[in-house]
Amino acid sequence: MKSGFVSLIGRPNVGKSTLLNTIINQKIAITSNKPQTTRNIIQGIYNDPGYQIVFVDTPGIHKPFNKLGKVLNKEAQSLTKDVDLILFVVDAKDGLGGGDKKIMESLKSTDSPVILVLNKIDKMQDEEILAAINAYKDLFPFQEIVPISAITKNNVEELIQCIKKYLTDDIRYFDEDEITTSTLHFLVSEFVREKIFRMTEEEIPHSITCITSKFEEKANIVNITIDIIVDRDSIKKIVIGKQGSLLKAVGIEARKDIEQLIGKKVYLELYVKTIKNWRDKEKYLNELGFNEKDYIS
Ligand SMILES: Nc1nc2c(ncn2[C@@H]2O[C@H](COP(=O)(O)OP(=O)(O)OP(=O)(O)O)[C@@H](O)[C@H]2O)c(=O)[nH]1
Ligand SMILES: [Mg+2]
Repeated sequence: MKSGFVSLIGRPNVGKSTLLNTIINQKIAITSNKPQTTRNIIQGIYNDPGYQIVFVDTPGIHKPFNKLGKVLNKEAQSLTKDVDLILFVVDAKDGLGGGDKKIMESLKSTDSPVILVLNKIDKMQDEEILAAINAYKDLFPFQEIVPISAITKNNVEELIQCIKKYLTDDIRYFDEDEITTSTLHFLVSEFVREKIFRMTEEEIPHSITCITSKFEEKANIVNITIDIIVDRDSIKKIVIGKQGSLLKAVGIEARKDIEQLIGKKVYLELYVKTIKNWRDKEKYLNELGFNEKDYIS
């Protein structure tokens, strides 16, 4: 039996959370085509008879624009320390840029081995994949370079086999049937946030947060209420949509994901509330699971 902790690090939108879901074989992290979808540290637990791998998904590392952004960056970077292995995930199709170079620079201070994961190869020809390997390989002493597609699952099994070589602990940290350390309250609020991310444009999704205010399990049904917090009334209007159309669509899609996860019928109620500048308010950062003092230097 071998186990260990593995961090997923990289720029926003490269596919870290998609890869986590593929490895765990269950949706536990939300994903979207907009950068900075992940806001919290998400742990996903992979189990097979001989191994337990605890994957730590992190918010994409980017230039911070506000207090929340700074907290997320610090948190992502702090998770390169004290792990058994780091997966540095890049969008191989996008190619090498200043953001990746900065991350490699900061990875030089860690003692943990680093695997370069070249994601999104489903969109690439073989020559392009080779060119991507060549662009990165001399910039950092990677233990391994593994091209994959998190969406088509191409080469993901090989990546898991490769990760196993770096695990040294010989205990099972979590029960075999546990797939995440996130609470159900958190997961269901995230599914709602994901639908808003996917159904709205531009800056809208970044200015909202979702909090589960009721979670009541009955024999045949689970009653759930989720508050969608926005920082301006104009955004509230957009999230509700014409005659409630957007909110209704969000509810229908989120309920499908929640029922899939819980395996029970769900009655879902959504409320939109305006709280000015919530992103800069410590109270709400704490509710999201952050403690500002720990991360802002
Ligand atoms: N074509 C292709 N698209 C992918 C692949 N993996 C992820 N994507 C897409 O890339 C976008 C970003 O994926 P996420 O998993 O949310 O990216 P992330 O790195 O977690 O992003 P942040 O949470 O913002 O840091 C989504 O639209 C995914 O569907 C892949 O292997 N191939
Ligand atoms: Mg993510």
